[in-house]
Amino acid sequence: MSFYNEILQKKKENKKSLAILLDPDKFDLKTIEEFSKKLIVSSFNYVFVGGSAVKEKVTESLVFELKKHVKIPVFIFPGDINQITDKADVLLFLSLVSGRNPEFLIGQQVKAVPKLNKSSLEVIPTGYILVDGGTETSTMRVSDTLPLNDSDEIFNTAKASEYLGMKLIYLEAGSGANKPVSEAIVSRISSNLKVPVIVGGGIKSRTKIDSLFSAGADLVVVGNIIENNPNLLTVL
Ligand code: 1GP
Repeated sequence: MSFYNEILQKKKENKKSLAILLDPDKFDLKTIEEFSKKLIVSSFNYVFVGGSAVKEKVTESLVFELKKHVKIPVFIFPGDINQITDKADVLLFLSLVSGRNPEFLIGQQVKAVPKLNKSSLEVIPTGYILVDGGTETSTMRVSDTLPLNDSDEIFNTAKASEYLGMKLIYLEAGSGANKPVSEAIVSRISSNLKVPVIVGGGIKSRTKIDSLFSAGADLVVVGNIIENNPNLLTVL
């Protein structure tokens, strides 16, 4: 079964998934063994690997090392095409639909094709929506776009993405956001769209994760909270 079908199946059964985001630029490869041991016994279902600006091959080394130690599926969550590596299982083929910068709407995606033609990655088209999280994030700086604030605009952007054929919607408040995407927005989108909804950015507790799940998120992504305290890996 493809990973996308697995996610769809889980949605049907109302099973929720948790993903940890690893930024290859910040991850110390010397800690991989210890980290992997914790990951194996944790409740995380997926590892997302990606960052706003990561040098070529750094992502690949991290995925390669990770795959030596864990069976948990690895999704590339790329800031740019340099981060695409065949060593992973899935590529979230993101289009930054909340912004109007052609490079991140379609430019990078076109440039990725020669790489993808040679790869066996499962490619999942994903509408990536930046939602105002109360802080300036690196995604805003790198993409030169502003996040959305208005609930109607966020909803219409998600719905338009579904009409365009996107298979996942990713609601992103940005790494280190002061306020995560609200339950109201998650609920409005998940109850009116058929495609699974991913939520990330600024999520700092199990309580918040569960309340986003209850609001309708299918998959929640956390990064900073574990980066700052790796012991939480087995607690969340
Ligand atoms: C993934 O950007 C998030 O969507 C990660 O955000 O680092 O704030 O958890 P945090």
